[in-house]
Order: sequence, then structure tokens, then C-alpha cells
Amino acid sequence: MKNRNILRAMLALLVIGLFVGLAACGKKPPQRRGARAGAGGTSDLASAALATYVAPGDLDEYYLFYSGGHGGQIFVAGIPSMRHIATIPVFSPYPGTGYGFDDETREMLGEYTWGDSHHPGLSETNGEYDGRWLFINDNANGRMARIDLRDFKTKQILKIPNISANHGSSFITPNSEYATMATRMSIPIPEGKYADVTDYATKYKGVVAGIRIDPESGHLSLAWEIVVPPFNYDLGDAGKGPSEGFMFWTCYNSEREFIEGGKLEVTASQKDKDFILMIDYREAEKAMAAGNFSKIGGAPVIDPADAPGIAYFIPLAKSPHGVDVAPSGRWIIGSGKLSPTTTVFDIEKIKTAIAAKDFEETIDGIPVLTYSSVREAEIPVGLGPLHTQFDGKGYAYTSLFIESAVAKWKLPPYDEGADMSQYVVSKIPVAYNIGHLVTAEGDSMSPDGNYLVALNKLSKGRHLSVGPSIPESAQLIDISGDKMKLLYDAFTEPEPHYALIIKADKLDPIEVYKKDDPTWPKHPEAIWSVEEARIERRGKTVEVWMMAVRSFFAPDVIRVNRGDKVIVHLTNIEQTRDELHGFAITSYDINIVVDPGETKTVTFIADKAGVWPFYCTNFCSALHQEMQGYLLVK
Ligand code: RUQ
Ligand code: CUA
Repeated sequence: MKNRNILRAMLALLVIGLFVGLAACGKKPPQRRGARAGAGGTSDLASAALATYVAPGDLDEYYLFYSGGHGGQIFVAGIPSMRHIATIPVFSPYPGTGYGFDDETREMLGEYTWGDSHHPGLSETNGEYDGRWLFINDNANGRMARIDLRDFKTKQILKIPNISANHGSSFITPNSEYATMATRMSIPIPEGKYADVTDYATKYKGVVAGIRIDPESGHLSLAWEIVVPPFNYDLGDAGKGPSEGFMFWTCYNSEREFIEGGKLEVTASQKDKDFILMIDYREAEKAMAAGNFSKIGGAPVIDPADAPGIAYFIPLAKSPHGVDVAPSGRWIIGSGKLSPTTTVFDIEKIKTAIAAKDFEETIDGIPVLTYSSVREAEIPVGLGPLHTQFDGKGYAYTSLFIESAVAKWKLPPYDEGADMSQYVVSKIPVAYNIGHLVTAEGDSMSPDGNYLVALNKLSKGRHLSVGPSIPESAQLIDISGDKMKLLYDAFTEPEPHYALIIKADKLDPIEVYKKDDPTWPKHPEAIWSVEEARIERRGKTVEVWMMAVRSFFAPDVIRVNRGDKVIVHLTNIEQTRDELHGFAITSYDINIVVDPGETKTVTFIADKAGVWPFYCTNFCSALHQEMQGYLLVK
């Protein structure tokens, strides 16, 4: 750290020296980087460079995990450098790490070759990120995945019945008991059932679900589902502190209709208000224990009409997107996209209203709390508010999609009868049309309050052109002072939605899979020496136990007959960090990659006769090119 500050000071002198030098010799300075004025913000070159420069060999302070949208991955970057460090494939195959080619990951991907990864969630203990697991939803196929942060690999993809387009996910409760899932686009349930859209109001249903997280292994399983009216359930969050025990989701289209040719954007915006759905998951646990559910599509589904106290609606400005619980857990923040305000709700007022049965109406067995009784304030943040994050110092930051800006505003308490606009303390323009935003440890109970990353939908003109499809932009903003300061523009593959920032020292990833590590499951087919390497034939099945080490495979010839089933278990016996080996068979569309100490299995039918070289795809040594063998198919 100290070294780094010295380096930064030296850099500052260098930058200043450069300008002074250029001015003195009378030469026109080259167009100064950072000087190009434009909408979306500029930064002060010297201070921004100092704040973000991570010297070669030096390390970032935080990990940034940002979703890859319909690319199906998660990207990893460092903060403050914003350098992309790794890609974690989740819902899509990724030949770079061999993901989706070996038997295990191929089975995990199942029938899909892509997913729409939106909202990462980090495991928590007592409301703090604990650095164990990272979760993410698939907005396309009703799925959720778990990544182990010891090796940064996807370990499980869970698909559950009845959830149609899982968007309101994966938000984690303060002790990682549950992750959320929710239907974005209602359908008749179970999936596969037919009903025309003309019967939308009565035959289509939404479903929200609690996914249990095993406290030891992180394994995901379905705990319960709750059937809810056919609205579109959008984003969610889990309560904490005084709101622990509740889950929240915004929903739009409370008009509950899908009119053919009617444009949902119009028909779903008729009413002034939509809702936040609030679920009491302790009540869901009780309903499950009492057998108070029915089975739909194989899943236990609770009907709120039969389980009073399980679900409530909180009215909110129409067509809302984000709902975010403040670090204290007391304030629940929701934003209607078409309203220039964001609304603060008080969990204490919500509890009081529930106790007093202070309801406006009841929809499909779900009471609607009286808006004026539970609302704390409406804050005029600006146009197109989407998501809100926090700094732990009493301020909230709301992304403004239409305004292309981030608004910083003060959380309660507020003065009685005050003009609320005074609580919007500052704004910073971003480039352009911001969706999500994230602050350092912003979803935990103690955000760090130094960095914010704006995940913008458009980046036009802020980088070298790469044709009509240009990258998304992610802007790093300093929020440590009174005024927000733009530090850095980074550009990403399509298409980050949400992201999370965790302190680097909370993670302790392994360097290799140690040969005898009791904390890691032993692969039953692992081999550790040339002596153990072998090929066995049983009828038409040929099984190969192969090892890879710099710079050869053993065995390096596999003889089979056309039509044989071939099973290759490949162990990389290296115990040195970053000594990876690949195993690609030409013309067979196979490429697996094994990390040091790792074993993977790939099974295929040898359906092409001939001589097919296999080789190591990962550059491993000076003699990497020589690391090859032959699959001989007679
Ligand atoms: S959503 S910004 Cu999943 Cu907000 Cu995309
Ligand atoms: Cu092993 Cu290249």
C-alpha cells in the first residue's frame, strides 16, 4: 500500500513534469488524453490517473463481478484499475477453459447453449459478503447457478419448474439461507400447459420461489414456490436487519392483461401504481411444514389465499424496476421508471400497517398495504430511475436511465414538511443510458463508500469504433467525497446488467488442486503417474485413463474401432500454479482444459474413421508444440 502511494506520487510528478516540459520547449502538446470534452462526463486527468493506476505487478483492492447478459458468463475485473482479469463461463460453453466440453459441465448446461445472466449475488454471513459463493440467475430459462470462489468455477446450475424467465434473482438473504427466483413473464403453469393470451388475466400465473442454499456445500435446491397474480415480476432484494425475513420484488403490468397488438408498454402503464410484492419467508416455511401447498409441475406451490400473512403488495409508482433495501434494513427503495421520483418505504410502518390490517384492497388473496401509511418519502431524483445503491454513510445513489446520470441523495430522516428536492445532493452525468450501478460492498450491511461503477447501456463514441455493434460501457466513479468524480471508462462484451464489488482480501482462491487436499472432493478417476495410465476395452466401450504433464500425454495413442464409445479421463498431474494443459481432438469438436491437479472426463462416439491427432491447446512449456498424440479410428 505504501509502495503504491509512492508510485502514485511519482506518477503525479511525471504527469506534471510532462506538461511543464512540453510548454517550456514551445512545442504544441499532443492532444491531451482526457481533454476531449463531451456529454457523459470527463475526468481530471492527473487525479483520475492516480486514483486508478495500478502499477505492473501491483494488485487491485477489489474484485468486480459483472454479468455477461445474454453472453451467459460473468466477467471479473479489478477495481480501481477496471482491468478485465477473467471470464467465468456459466450458462454458455467457453472453449477457453474447456467449459461445456467435458461430461460434467456438458451435463450441467443440459439442453441449452446459452443463458441470460443478469444479477450476481454473493453469499453472506450476518449481512456481510463472506467470499464463499457467487450466484447468478438465467433470465431466459428459469435457472440459477452457483460459482465456487475457491476456484472461480461454476459448480451447479439449478432449473426449477414453473418459473418463467427468472429475472428477480439471485438475491441472497443475510445469512445465505435463501436465494430468490421469480417469474418475469407469466404463463399458464405448469410449463407446457396451453391457454390463449385472451385468457391472460385468469389462466396465466406468476411464481416466486425460495431457493435453499446448503450452508456447508452451497448446494442449491428448491424450498418453496408461491403462486402470484399474472404480473411481470421484475427485480428483487432480500431484507436485512429489521426487514430480515422478507423478500421483495417489484412488478409491473398489474393491469394483468396481454392484449394482442396492444403494446405491453402501453397497456401495462394505464394504472398510476404497480407494486412491490413482499413475501414473509418464515411464513412460507410454516406453510411447507404444515403441508399447506399443492404440487404443480412437481414443485410444492403455496397459494397466498390459503396462507394469510405470507404475501403483501406495497403500491409503488407505475412500471417499477429496481427495489433495494438500504444497509440498515429499515428503508426499502423502489423506483417507477415513468416517475421522476424514487420512493422510500419504512419497514416499521409496513409492520404497523400489517398489524392494523391497514389495506387498500386484496388481489388474489394478497392484501395491498395502504400507500400513504407505509411510504416515508418520495425523492425527486430525476428521469428514469432504475436502481439504487448505498455508501454506508447515509446516502443512496440512483441510476437515471433517461437522464444518463447518477443521483446522490440522502436517506431518512427528513425534516417535517421539507422540500424533498434539497435531499438530492448531487448528480454526475454518465455515458450513456445507465442501467444498473453498484457500489463497493453495496448490497451488504456495511458498504465501503469509496467506489461506484455505472453500467451503461450505450458507449457510442467513447472508444475506437469497432463497427455497428459497440461495447457496453462501465464507468468507475469516486464517491468518497461530497462530489462524485468520474475516474475511468472501461468497455465490456455484451451485456452487463448487475455487478457486485467485494474486497479482494475476502477471497482466498486456491492455486492448484492439491493431490491430497481433504477439503476438495477426490476425483474417482484421477491418476498420478505414467504407471497408472492405461486403456481398457469392454465390448464396444474403450476407457482411457490419461495423464498430462509438461510436455506429453500418457498414453499418447488411442486405438479404437469406428462406432466405439470412448471415455477419456484426463488428469493434469502438475502441482504448479498456472500449468494448464488442454486436450483437443482434431475434427471431433472436443477441447477440454485441465488445471493443475484437475481431472476431467470426456465421452464421445468415435464415429469418424481415420487418423485424428490430439494436442495440448494451452501453451504450457517450450515444448508445448510437441505435446500431441493420435486417436486412430479403424
Ligand atoms: S436488469 S439493467 Cu436484469 Cu436492470 Cu438489466
Ligand atoms: Cu500442455 Cu501445452
